[in-house]
Amino acid sequence: MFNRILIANRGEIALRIIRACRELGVSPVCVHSTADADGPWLDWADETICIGPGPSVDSYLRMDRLISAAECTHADAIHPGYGFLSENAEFASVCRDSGFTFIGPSPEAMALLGDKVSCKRMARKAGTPVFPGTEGEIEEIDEAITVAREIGFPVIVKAAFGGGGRGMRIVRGDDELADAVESAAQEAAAAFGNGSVYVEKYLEKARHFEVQTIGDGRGNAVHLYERDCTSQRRHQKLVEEAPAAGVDPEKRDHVCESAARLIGSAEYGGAATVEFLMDHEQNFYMLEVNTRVQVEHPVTEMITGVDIVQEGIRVAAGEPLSIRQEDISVDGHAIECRINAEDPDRNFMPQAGLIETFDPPGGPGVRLDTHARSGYRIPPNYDSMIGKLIVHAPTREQAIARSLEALRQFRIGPMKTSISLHRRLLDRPEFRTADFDIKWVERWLADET
Ligand code: MV4
Repeated sequence: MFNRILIANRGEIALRIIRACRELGVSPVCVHSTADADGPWLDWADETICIGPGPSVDSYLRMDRLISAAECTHADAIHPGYGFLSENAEFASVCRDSGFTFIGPSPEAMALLGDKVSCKRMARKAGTPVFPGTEGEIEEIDEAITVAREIGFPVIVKAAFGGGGRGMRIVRGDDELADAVESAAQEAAAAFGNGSVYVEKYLEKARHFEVQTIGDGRGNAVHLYERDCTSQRRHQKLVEEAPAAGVDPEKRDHVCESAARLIGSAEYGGAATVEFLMDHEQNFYMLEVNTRVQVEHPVTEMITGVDIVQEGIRVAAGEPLSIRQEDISVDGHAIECRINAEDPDRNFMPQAGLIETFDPPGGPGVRLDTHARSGYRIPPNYDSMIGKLIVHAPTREQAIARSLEALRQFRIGPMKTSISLHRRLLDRPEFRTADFDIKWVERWLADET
């Protein structure tokens, strides 16, 4: 096991990683920007080191400063958390070349799965279901037109290196395809430095289903079942749950096993999430693979009892997986509400400033992953997520009831948060019956005004 881990992140995930380190007997070190100098999570690190000013590009995204910080503090490994450099294969490579273990996949596995075209090719081989579409990236527009006619419109043009909906174009007829390929490629080249695009069938109404996996880096991988992340707005997830409601057990086992095969075939080490869309007949189509620990990993921890962050650290240290597939089972239901400092009534405007009131909920099956407390000043530089309320109960219905009471007892002020939105969202018939799709929150919010 490592002696010391440098945490190249901030906020609740830095605190989550500190907790995992302590239980493994590893010394946690935190980097921070000047804007985060009073970050409450820093109190729990063995050592802290400032790596630059508030803007992420000058601090949390500076590879050179992170490596220097690891050298100065005698760390032997670097944990990237999520966001920032977590999915940057160059950073994984720089860590290795500088003599530090990157806690995550090898740069090779990350690059293979991070490129959506090569990921899709590997998925086909592993028997992971994918959307019909072009075999690889588009080289000739005629090829794209032929494939689109074959699979039928609508189709979607996607950037191989895209993310968060950027570099995507929905196309409803042949006459629009050439322009869409052209503009998606241009947008992708400008945003991601690579204009490679591909075409696949576009699914109008779907649920977002994702499989948690962990690989040992030597070809072995297990899955920890799935999460449903259908309740989102503008590519920002609001509520996640595990397991996904109402999915046929055989179809579900089949897709989860296929996801674990894909991760094993990439010789992937660490936690990975294989994302799918699920149609109304419960057919699955892979979207992409996230090569990091995700924000919503706690719902999976609650239903499986597996500590995903600790397991990721163990495999990075060269230990075998501590869990066998046949020992993993699902217990009850978990729901996570992301608590964001933003005003749902004012177009989700971010709310920086001093937290004066912070009264967290508690009780059986209630978990709060947060770095916030009363007296903490939320800096304006970063993501607005200040915590996650995760609730575990025997059934989905009970998990909803438990979440609603926990949200009711959760008081944060004076700034606005997403708590009020969650109280309304969890009480909606679409959510209660899980009769929803990836556009439902946006439709609901538009209808209200
Ligand atoms: C799709 C799709 C429909 N059909 N692909 C959006 C972000 C990127 N990760 C993939 N995305 C989508 N890909 C096909 N073939 C619809 C989306 C999509 C979406 C997916 C998951 C969660 C929310 C979404 C919101 C809008 C569009």
